Amino acid sequence: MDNEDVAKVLDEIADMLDVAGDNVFRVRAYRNAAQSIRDQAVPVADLTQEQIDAIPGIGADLAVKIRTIVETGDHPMRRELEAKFPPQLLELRKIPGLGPKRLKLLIDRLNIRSREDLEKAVNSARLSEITGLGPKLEQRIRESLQHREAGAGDRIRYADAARIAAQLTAYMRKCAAIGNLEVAGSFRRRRETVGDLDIVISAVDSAAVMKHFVAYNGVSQVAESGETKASVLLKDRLQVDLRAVPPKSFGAALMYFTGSKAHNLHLRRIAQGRGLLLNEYGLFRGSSAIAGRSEEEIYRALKLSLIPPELREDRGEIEASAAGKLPKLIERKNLRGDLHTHSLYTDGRASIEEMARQARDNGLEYIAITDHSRRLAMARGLDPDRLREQRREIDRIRKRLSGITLLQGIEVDILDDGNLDLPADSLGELDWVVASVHYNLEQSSAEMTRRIVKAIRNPNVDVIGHPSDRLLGRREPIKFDFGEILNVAREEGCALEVNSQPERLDLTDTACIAAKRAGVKVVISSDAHSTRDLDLLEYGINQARRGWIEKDDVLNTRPLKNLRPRR
Ligand code: DGT
Ligand code: CA
Ligand code: CA
Ligand code: ZN
Repeated sequence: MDNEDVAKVLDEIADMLDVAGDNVFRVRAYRNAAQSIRDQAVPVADLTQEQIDAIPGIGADLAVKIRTIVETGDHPMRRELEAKFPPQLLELRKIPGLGPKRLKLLIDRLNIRSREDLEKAVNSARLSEITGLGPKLEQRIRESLQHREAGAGDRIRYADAARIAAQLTAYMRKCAAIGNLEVAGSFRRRRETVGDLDIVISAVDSAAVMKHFVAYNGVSQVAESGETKASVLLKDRLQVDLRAVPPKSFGAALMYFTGSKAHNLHLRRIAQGRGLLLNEYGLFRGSSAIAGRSEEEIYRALKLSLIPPELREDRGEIEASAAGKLPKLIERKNLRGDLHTHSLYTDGRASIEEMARQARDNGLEYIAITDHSRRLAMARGLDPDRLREQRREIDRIRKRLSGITLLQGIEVDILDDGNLDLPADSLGELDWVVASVHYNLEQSSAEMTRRIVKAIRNPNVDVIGHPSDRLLGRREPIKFDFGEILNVAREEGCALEVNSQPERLDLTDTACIAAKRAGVKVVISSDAHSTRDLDLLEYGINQARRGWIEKDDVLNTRPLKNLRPRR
């Protein structure tokens, strides 16, 4: 079991306790423990009970439970709770508006046990009869149930897919018969969510590879297993399709299964225009293959340069490739700093110094600590006094810290009317200001546009944090006039953030394309709440690459002295 597996069990227990109406502190203890485990650099499976007990946020009682989870893969308490609150029931929590309290009401008052039950109740308008629910919520639930029917919502986040793919591919590479192996599909294109994994391999003895594949202990169901093709469902509820091809076709198969479909169809038309046939076996003139072993060879034969998978969406990348005008996409190593991170001063889980040292060890030249402002009371947001106190600590740390420049910033709340949650003189003293919308997300597009435009016009603001506020699969983006935001941002020299949190990835890929076209700079930030989170930058990079972003489009590729063109 890796740390994520252990954390998942604890999270599930927390979810079920929560829905059961258990003590909030107990629920929080399980959630915090799950988070602490995710933050560990070493596998908890390698730790003794005493060592687990010593992890901050984990008490003796939980340490015992964690050992049980590590040893048995599960915990009796989780199984007991699951009998009362089956996964079908907990699934309902993903529906926007259905938090644990409301779900508890539905269970107690309407005996709802599944999605079908909920649909029935919604369709017969029984929710609106219950105090605390009402017709507005009922309508919202009805809409999101329909939305899910249309096939949305079952995709998994890239970061989760990456973890699952890493374990599976490590296992697959142990098979002696395997030659090349690549995870293709939307995963290779680094889409923010993936529907399933498509693995392409080349092998001399493909039957042996297939046998090895379906024997993977993460498999829960084998849907299909043939000589060259197999399809399984993993316990993580992700489907995996495996294709085996001979080495001379590997590039063609990789290209075909990387997609996107639109990109493939466009390439095939180009091939046809040259009297060629392109398919998953190769590029053919008549019956003779002229390319197929590598993607590069195929693109070259079509008079194209190799197109990075992130761009393969038929959004102009084929034309750009033909004209020799493909962008040189941003890479992680181009980033010199991280400009959105949290510390123990608010809702972070590491000290300022720990964050700074980790950022330095990750190769960054500067890091801004941008804790929340006072409006976020839940996160113990900073008022001017605590901000000054933090400044003094940062100054002390700077004296003993070498190899990285530590900046004091803030993630200041944008209030309903577009004013900021801290006075101008407080903001003026800071090295970096992120301004974000965190509440009252239901405003009309006109109101929200006015609100954000006003923040952009504020000369203290360097960047707008997670601009759309969407949470993948959980919360729709806020409504605003993006064209207007881009115009004002360019005028004012204010940047927009690409937030790297796996459920934010905000700006989106297409929003990045629009920002670049409008001449608005972006900042790629981790929004780290722990030292481990500093690694999330990788996901922001993925999103930016899908958005055609190059080094010069990104402010935090600059040396510190050129960082704030506005000042
Ligand atoms: P996903 O799994 O929904 O996140 O998205 P993809 O892009 O991974 O789609 P998937 O798994 O259905 O198929 C993998 C790739 O196979 C896809 O990107 C392109 C290729 N492919 C699938 N169906 C077709 C097709 O009908 N025509 C062509 N040209 N390519 C296809
Ligand atoms: Ca796929
Ligand atoms: Ca597939
Ligand atoms: Zn935020």
